[in-house]
Parts: sequence; structure tokens; C-alpha cells
Amino acid sequence: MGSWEDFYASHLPPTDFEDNRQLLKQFCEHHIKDENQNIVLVTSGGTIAPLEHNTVRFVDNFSAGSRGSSSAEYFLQNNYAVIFLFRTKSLEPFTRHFSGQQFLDMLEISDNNENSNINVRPDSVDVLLPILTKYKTAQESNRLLYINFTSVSDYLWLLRAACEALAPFERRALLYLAAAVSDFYVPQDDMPKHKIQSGATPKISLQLVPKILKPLVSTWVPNAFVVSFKLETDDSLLIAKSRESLMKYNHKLVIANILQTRRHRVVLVTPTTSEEILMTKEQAHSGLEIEEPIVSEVCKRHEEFLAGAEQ
Ligand code: PAZ
Repeated sequence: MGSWEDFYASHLPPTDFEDNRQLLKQFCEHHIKDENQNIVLVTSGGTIAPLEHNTVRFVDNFSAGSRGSSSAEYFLQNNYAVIFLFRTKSLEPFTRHFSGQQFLDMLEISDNNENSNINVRPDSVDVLLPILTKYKTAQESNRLLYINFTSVSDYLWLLRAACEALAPFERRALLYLAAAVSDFYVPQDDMPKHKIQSGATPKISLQLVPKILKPLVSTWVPNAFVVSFKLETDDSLLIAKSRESLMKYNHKLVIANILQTRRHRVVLVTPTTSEEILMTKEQAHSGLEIEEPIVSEVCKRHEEFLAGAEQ
């Protein structure tokens, strides 16, 4: 595996990187003025590893963005300012509640002689109003910033820029790293410029993506409360792998989940404790989302961490 420094040296930043860096900086400079304002970076969705420079084909990582987008809403509810770093076209806070078609079906056109107007159908007001109210409140108080990525290298550039902007918050910054990040990539120099032709048998040599939690925790935001996620498919590995990650990177918490059961079971793992959050079928049917108790517990632990600093 190459070092993280080599990775940045050999991958150009995304084209809109400077604009996004400015947005991150301005958002953080605005919120740091209020010393009671906590801030969270939520990462969400999967990254792609392109196989060609002019990318037609790529290796993708599994994630719909449900965990990240719903968690972002609950962090807003807990009064955090939220940077939502998400995969383009994955689920986003608020709009995640309906597809584009469902949204259009909630509207109707009314014509009078002069104008056409668009109204919300009376039977859709109850659905749309609470979501729209929360969205507008977040926008008007400037507490939600959306930044998007597609490839693993875009993600790593934006993650580092977000950490640079968050560093001055010190312990008030929370990082909630729910994105599913590629473990492998094709180095730029080994990648063909054009689409790989279907007649040829492609020889693809993958390299390991450097483990970015290491510089993130030790150097970029050394005082922040960092929470990572661990996805496994074999339950017998879940806790051991989570502890291994905590030992290696020295962050505060791993939220462990199994692919098939991730909607109703997670385990919050620290070096010495593990606490399960479980949802019953009844709770799930009543519309409760597991991200609500997860975020509430993470906020509680962040508060305890902040209180500890004052003693
Ligand atoms: O986005 P989603 O709700 O479909 O899935 C969430 C998840 C499983 C990607 C997330 O909970 C997670 O575990 N992220 C880290 C994945 C990893 O270990 O790389």
C-alpha cells in the first residue's frame, strides 16, 4: 500500500475543488463564532474506483446513502451544524423521503384565465409540510452544507479539506464517517485513457487505498470526536474488527453493522465496551428509524466528551 501522501501527490483534486474548499471554509467560519455551536461532518454513500481515465467503467462500493442522509436530519434535530459529504445521486436529507415521481404526484396544476399555478395536492400537505418545514429551518439558519463526490480520490480530497475547515472547532467537531469507501483503486498511471475495448481481456491491477483514518485522527483533527462505521457480512468478525480499528487509529467509537441487518441492529464499540441498538419489528413498522437512537447516543457521548474537557 502506498502512503497517503503519495496518494494525494499522484491524484489531482476534483475540478470544482477550490469552490468546495471555500464553501467549507465559509460554513465553518460562520459557525465557529458561536461557541455553543457543535458541528458534524457526515459522510454518506459509496465511492467509485474508475477503471479508465474517460470513465465508462468503474468498481463501486455498496451504499444507498440511507444511513448518512437520515443521520444528517437527526443531527440537525440535535442542533448540530451539518456538513453532508455525499456521493452524487445517493440519498440526501429531506428529499430521501420520496422519489422524484412521488414528489411530482404530490403537485397539481390549477389554471385560471391568466395564469397557471402549481399547488400541493390537499391530501399530500400532511406528508410534505413537516419535511419542508424542517428543510427550510435548516436552510434559513444556514446549518446544512451539501458537498458531493463520486470517485474515491474526489472523496479523499474533500475529506481532507473538510478536516482543515473543522480543525479550529477542536473538541466541538464530530466526524461521523458512514460512507463506504473503496479499499482498492487502479493507479492513475496504470489506467488506460479510453474505454477498455470489449474484445481484449483487461488486465486490471488494483492497489490498496491508504487508510486515511490514520492521518485524520492523529494529525488533521486530533481533538475531534471521531466515529467510524464498520460493515461486515460475517457476524463473528464484527466486534474483533471494530476493536482492531480502534486500536490502530485511536479514535473514539466504531459503529458496527452487518449488511443484512443494518436497518435494525448496530453495535457501538469502544476499546472496553460494546452496546447494541436494536429495533423491534413494531418500532420499524411505526416508522421509527434506527438512526434516531444512534444519533441521539452519539450526541450524548460527544457531550460527555466535551464536559470531560472542562473538568
Ligand atoms: O448507505 P446505506 O444505508 O445503504 O448503508 C450504510 C452502510 C452499511 C454503508 C454504513 O452503515 C457503513 O457501515 N459504512 C461503512 C462501510 C465500511 O465498512 O466501509
